Amino acid sequence: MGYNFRKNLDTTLYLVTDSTNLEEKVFLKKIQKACQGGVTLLQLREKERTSREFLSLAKKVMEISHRYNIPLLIDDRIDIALAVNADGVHVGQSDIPVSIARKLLGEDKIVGATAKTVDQAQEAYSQGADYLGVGAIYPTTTKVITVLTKVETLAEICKAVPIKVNAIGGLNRDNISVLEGSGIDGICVVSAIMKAEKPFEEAESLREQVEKMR
Ligand code: TZP
Ligand code: MG
Repeated sequence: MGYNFRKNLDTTLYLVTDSTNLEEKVFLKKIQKACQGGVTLLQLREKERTSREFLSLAKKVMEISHRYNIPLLIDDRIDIALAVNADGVHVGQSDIPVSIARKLLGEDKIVGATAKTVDQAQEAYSQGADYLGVGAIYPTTTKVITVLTKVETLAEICKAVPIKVNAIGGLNRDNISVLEGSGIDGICVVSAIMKAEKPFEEAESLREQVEKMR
């Protein structure tokens, strides 16, 4: 048995990728820099790729993240996660339910879920989720169907479930202080790092801020 990422789950700085408009080489380099800078968890999120492309990219991204001992989760696609033996999946409210994802992946893999209400949070927890992504806290420029979640709701979710809770949506260095006192374990970011000119420095600074704030 290898290192158990599930038992040692660290959601402090969770990078969700977006390869839109990025050459593969540039995309992979950004991820590598962010991993070196302080990302603790990585999710490959690909909405516009064929399965074959997704699979190929997942292998490359996992090769990078594992060099830095960072688990790789796959957004939505349990088949891709199983095919590359990724460290887990993230499922949204319209995706395969957490309980089924858990059954398919087994007890050693990480299953994360999106929750926007306390009810959804409790349901995901009871089905076996390891962490929750809650948001969008701020409007986002990343392609996603979502509504805004109040920091108040986020704080209620943190109190309601014993698993890790991350905030997501429009978060960056200038606005994450709004999360202070909410009880979060970490933040999820896409553009703050994917659109940064210096992903290493961005990751380093975000990680530091989250650690201070928690
Ligand atoms: N789910 C809720 S908001 C969001 C997802 C996937 C996108 C967050 O992206 P960004 O660029 O950090 O706002
Ligand atoms: Mg999804």
